[in-house]
Amino acid sequence: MSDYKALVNELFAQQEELLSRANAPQARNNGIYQRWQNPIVTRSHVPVTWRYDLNPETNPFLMERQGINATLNAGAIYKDGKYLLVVRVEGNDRKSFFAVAESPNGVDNFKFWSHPVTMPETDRPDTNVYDMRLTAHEDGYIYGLFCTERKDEAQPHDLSAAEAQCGIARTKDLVTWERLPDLITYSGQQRNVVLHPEFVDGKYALYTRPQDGFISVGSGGGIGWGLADSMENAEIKEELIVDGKVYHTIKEIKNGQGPAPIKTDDGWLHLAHGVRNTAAGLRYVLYMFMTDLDQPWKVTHMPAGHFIAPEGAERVGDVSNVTFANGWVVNENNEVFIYYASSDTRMHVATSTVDQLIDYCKNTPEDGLRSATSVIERNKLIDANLAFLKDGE
Ligand code: M1P
Repeated sequence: MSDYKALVNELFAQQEELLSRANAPQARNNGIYQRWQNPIVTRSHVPVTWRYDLNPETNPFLMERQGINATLNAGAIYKDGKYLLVVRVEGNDRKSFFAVAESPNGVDNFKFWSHPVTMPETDRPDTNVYDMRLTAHEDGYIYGLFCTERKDEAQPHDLSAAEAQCGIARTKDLVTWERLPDLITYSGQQRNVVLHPEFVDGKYALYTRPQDGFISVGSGGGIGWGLADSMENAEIKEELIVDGKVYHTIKEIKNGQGPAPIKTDDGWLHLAHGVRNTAAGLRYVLYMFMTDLDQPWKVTHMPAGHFIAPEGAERVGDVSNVTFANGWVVNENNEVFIYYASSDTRMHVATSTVDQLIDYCKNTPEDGLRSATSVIERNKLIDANLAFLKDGE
């Protein structure tokens, strides 16, 4: 065998070893969810054929011709017994695209399908697309709502001035996608828009995130809610804020709905991200809340603080100190697989159950918004524990 062929074989063998590596739960479990040891999708999971030119005549040095920078912010769906992620794959050229990775068990062995998603464009081409939220809607389609980013043409001389809007596509199989017109709202920009899985008053219901600028939400922000008559020409005339930014909380600067909410007998479970500023830059954490079963725009339970925050190696990456989730799934055993990215670089999984998450939402005290109220809550816990331990003596 030629040296070249041996090197190529080695590339495939190394990748196969990584892809078939079994994952295991971390030793520590906080009773709410279980983190798993290995990241589930990294840039090294991206197929060799997507990165290298394997022909010795056109690539004598066996260079990685089209490098991959990161695999992050994946949408998720559980379909036909398979755990499917629509991963945001970012090339070295900073452009993101979508690609489906499939696992038989939700925690390891994620393998990309043969090609990335070819997402059709509208007549206004996207510069960058990312962060897809998947919703299996009761109308029979799987919708993918994502951020479409384009240059802000109103500020031609500021090359960082961009505009974020909500792109919409739908599919039945995650292979062929029908692109629909972008969502129309009357807020300046939109990111983190998510389709609710059921009709509400016969209309499509969407969680939004109105924002004044591309990065800063300005006077906008919060998780919004609006209704649209159709998805073929989706337009939201009025946005109501379901969960706003709050001073001195984990969502002081901005927040956004994560994946589509999970329906339970007790109400809708929501996963979201909250952002606060620090001397070291923005810190992104995940938090949860519940909304009313019949009125999903009404918050019923809002546990204080973060649910998942970046930890250990998760804290470092392209954009450090970030956890971000736009995908989770429930299987037939009511097990929940929470897919989150760390520091805009790689994907992880944490597992829980519907019962645990309901318990967490219902029984974690709300944020009293002052140190004194936090001490009152903590003392309640301590006193109850001391009384309980005394009774058991
Ligand atoms: O870099 C952290 C995240 O920043 C943005 O999220 P948001 O709009 O809530 O600030 C997005 O660009 C997201 O992709 C990214 O992970």
